[in-house]
Amino acid sequence: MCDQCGCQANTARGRKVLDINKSLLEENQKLGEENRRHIQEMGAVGINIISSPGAGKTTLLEATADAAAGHFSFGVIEGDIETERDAERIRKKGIPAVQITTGGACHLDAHLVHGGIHQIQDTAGPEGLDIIFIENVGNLVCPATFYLGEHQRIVMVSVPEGSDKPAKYPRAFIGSDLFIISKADLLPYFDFSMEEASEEAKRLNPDIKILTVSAVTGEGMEHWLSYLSGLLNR
Ligand SMILES: Nc1nc2c(ncn2[C@@H]2O[C@H](COP(=O)(O)OP(=O)(O)OP(=O)(O)O)[C@@H](O)[C@H]2O)c(=O)[nH]1
Ligand SMILES: [Mg+2]
Repeated sequence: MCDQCGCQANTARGRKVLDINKSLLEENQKLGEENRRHIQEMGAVGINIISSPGAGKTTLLEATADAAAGHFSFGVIEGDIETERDAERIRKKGIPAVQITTGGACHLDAHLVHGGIHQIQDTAGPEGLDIIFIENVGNLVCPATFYLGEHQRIVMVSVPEGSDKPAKYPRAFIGSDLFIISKADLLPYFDFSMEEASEEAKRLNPDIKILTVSAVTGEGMEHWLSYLSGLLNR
């Protein structure tokens, strides 16, 4: 089994495997529920974004900073294995951001995010925040297992990654509320099939909503903003 997230890779052929995975996940679930209460008490909505590395999570949040001005406020908890880079990118946009580095782990867990929520609360002004985004570590597998306390989970796949991703990484889609297809400006250059991606995602999760965006051309940004506005606790 994967020693980072406990996924079911069987690396211990012929050896006895102790299943501590279940209790770890139960503990994580409890902490996640605490996080959710905490975010609610702040009057905010928590959104966990998961994707493969480089799908465009931080770029979309940067674009959201420009587009959301005057509509709603938000902060970002950034998860990465190493570096403060994504939080720095977000802060350059005037948005409060906290960086969590996992030091090797392939996902955020509820305990790490708990610390991040306290820090983001301290950096937010007296008016608080409408939305707290949690940008998970770039990985379409492990983050799907760990509830962080979010109210909404978003899964993102970029056009160059291919339209077979929902079928190949089903868990990420089964537990998500919204599927964002990013880098739509690259559609003319790749064999990405919107039909395949949408049909597979809907087959796995009939309730999942689908949005196509491009941070380069601005395509889909209006729909993204109205989706977010519809989630606010006002
Ligand atoms: N063409 C195009 N490129 C994009 C778009 N969005 C992001 N990119 C590029 O994709 C690369 C990765 O973008 P990031 O936003 O850093 O991706 P990420 O998902 O945050 O990456 P990790 O945090 O490392 O997982 C950058 O070079 C971006 O400029 C888009 O809409 N269109
Ligand atoms: Mg990023």
